[in-house]
Amino acid sequence: MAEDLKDKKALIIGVEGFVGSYLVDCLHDEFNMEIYATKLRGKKYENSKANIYDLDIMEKQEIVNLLYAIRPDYIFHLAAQSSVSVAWKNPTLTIDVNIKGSINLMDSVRELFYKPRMIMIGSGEEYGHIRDGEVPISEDTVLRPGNVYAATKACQNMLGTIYAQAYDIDLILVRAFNHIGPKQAPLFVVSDFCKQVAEIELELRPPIIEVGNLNAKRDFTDVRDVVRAYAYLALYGKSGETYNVGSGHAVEIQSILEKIVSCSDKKIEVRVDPNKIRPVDVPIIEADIDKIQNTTGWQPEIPIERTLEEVEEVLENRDKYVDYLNLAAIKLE
Ligand code: A2R
Repeated sequence: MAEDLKDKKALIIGVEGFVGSYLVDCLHDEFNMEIYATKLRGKKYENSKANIYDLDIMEKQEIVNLLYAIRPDYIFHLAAQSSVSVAWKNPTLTIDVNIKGSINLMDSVRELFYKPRMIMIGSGEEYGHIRDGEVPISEDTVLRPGNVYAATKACQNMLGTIYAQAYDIDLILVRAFNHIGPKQAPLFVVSDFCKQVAEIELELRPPIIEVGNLNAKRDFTDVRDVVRAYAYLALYGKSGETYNVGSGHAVEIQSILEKIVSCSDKKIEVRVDPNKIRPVDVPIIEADIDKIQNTTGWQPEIPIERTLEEVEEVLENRDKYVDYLNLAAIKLE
């Protein structure tokens, strides 16, 4: 199915999140697609490269109407309640959005008179409690989700696999490992460290950075590599199959912290915050990315050093910096 994406219609659902704008840039600039995208009603989002619509995936009829109006060739499903901590606090919302919302979308696609290709984004969190000998983690590893968010994404993946088989919809499933890049909300480790250092630089907090488990090793990929993987999967992925998207290399959180702290001229004390230590932390998470590489030829290209430098750029420019803090505050509301 090595069909070119040029001039094809892409519909991105959940564009106002972290990944959305990067996916717009990638599909528009690199693949010359015509971009349609949805955000939640009431959310502010503008992008000159995309036609923006309001959509709540909990409202099936809204999805149906939109699909008929746009008739997309490709649908990228990013919309989710994607915070692990919010999922603990509000499991029903997370189940509604991540499971029922995805079912609404698949049912709407199934009822169409033609077959668009859907790329549904799940998470490396689905694997959960990894055992010795299971690293790097391949797609057929047993899923043992360790939190509510992960369980909903595992369920989304299972339902997607079942729908692809039972109803012959053209659906590709992704398990994305940690992705990082400029403008990520500070709910995630890299952006959290950067935000803290930014606040220290601005003297908004004492020169103490609070951290969790620094010995954990995680697989980080630049968000721009991640969205390119989604485009490659749209082009070459096999329907009904699940693909890991990650860098294939785990990096110790300690080394990321050192790099970020070394950017500041201030003397910063590192303090372990017991609240940031997760009760069941898996020592190493590293994706096996052979499947996507062999199927699509995709390779991650941006080294973690470059990503960290770009995330840190917000530290060097006061305007950008305040902008970043504002963005983070909006996300945390
Ligand atoms: O949670 P909010 O208010 O920021 O809105 C999120 C939005 N969303 C929805 N969209 C349509 N209908 C809904 N009922 C609904 N509920 C939430 O989806 C958010 O703006 C967007 C998802 O973006 P993020 O949470 O920033 O996720 P990110 O990092 O862009 O990751 C994309 C996908 C997600 O499925 C993750 O679970 C996966 O990659 O790793």
